[in-house]
Amino acid sequence: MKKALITGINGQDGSYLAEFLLGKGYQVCGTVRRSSTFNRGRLEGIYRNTFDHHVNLNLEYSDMNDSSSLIRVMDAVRPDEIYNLAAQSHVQVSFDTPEYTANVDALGTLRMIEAMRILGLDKTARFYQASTSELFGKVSEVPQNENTPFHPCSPYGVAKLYAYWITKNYREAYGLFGVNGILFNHESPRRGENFVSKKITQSLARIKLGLQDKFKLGNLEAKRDWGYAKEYVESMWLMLQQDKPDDFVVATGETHTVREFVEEACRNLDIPLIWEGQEAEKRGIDQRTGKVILEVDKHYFRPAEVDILQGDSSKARRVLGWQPKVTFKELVKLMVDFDLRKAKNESREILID
Ligand code: NAP
Ligand code: F7E
Repeated sequence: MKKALITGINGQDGSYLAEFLLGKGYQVCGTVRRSSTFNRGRLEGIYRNTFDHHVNLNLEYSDMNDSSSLIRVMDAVRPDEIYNLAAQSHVQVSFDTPEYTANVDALGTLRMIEAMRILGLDKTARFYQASTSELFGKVSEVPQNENTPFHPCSPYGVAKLYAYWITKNYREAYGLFGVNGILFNHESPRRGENFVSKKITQSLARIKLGLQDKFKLGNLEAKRDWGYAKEYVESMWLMLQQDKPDDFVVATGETHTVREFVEEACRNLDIPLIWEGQEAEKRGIDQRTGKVILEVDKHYFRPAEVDILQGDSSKARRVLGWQPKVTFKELVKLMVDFDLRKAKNESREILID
């Protein structure tokens, strides 16, 4: 039975990856960090089926800022595959907490692969680094592939650039089987609530049911290549099954503005949306009620923005045999459907109270 270690197992990707690997018969260990509210929400899908216990999954406390905890867990598990997904993953928050972000996302990765060397795991285990399309930042070409120059535009992007290069450096210097998955934005019902996709589908579903009046967004014209997270975790696994370590772009190849995401979500909810005003004065109005349901707020604009991301994942398609199936419209629909069900439960709870 193969053993996998996932840092950040309670994240969006960590939870899908854990389900995927358990389905393949892996023994999985995930690291979680201590917080004052119990943070296991995304693992409910696994635990629900087996009453609080899964024979092939165990969780260990650890933190990317704490080398000793990383060494302890790695030594106890002696994994065959290590997926480093833990990160301060919010781009805008990285402007507010740049030092913390660098510590977790950049040095945290160094701590992981140094722990592998200290324990001799660099000779036996394979390492996946969660790299990102944010490395491309102020892009020099569209679409972006593995050879596109990097120009990160945030403390998050810069921290991830260090992690990218240190993984590559340990591959070249010590023969580590370390790979970078350069994943473009990927979303799902499990997406964190302050990422734009989830914020849109959750807010509009609640507005549809009268639980909320309006919501605020920043830059509506930023373009992203949005895919479905559940499909993207398979590419991580595939990268570690290759004969040689290499880096791969994982993307859909399509790009859409944040505004288009809003419009598609409104179509799904049968909200007739019209726009009024320009740029920072722009407002989204429900034509049926005449009410403003969306306002642009400068608070959500970033000190530096990544204007357009569109990935060229032909290498992943050719070498890994990986390709996305869920389209942009299907992705928006599955997120809207989920958030509408959730909002209906919420409105029932309010009635019961
Ligand atoms: P996420 O939902 O934010 O999950 C991140 C995980 O990291 C969470 O489980 C979090 O713990 C954990 N974590 C944060 N700080 C930590 C620390 N100091 N020590 C230990 N664990 C810590 O992110 P995601 O969307 O699943 O993304 C997974 C990885 O892929 C991240 O590295 C992200 O930067 C990268 N990435 C994401 C995308 C995307 O579009 N989703 C694209 C490219 C790359 P809590 O559960 O306690 O918060
Ligand atoms: O923003 C704009 C915002 O925060 C997308 C992370 O997973 O993907 C993610 O980073 C766009 C940006 O994702 C709001 O300015 C407008 O242009 O959902 P996001 P992100 O910054 O692209 C990459 C690949 C990662 O690696 C990251 O870990 O939407 N936007 N209004 C907004 N964004 C947010 N969050 N909130 C708004 O109100």
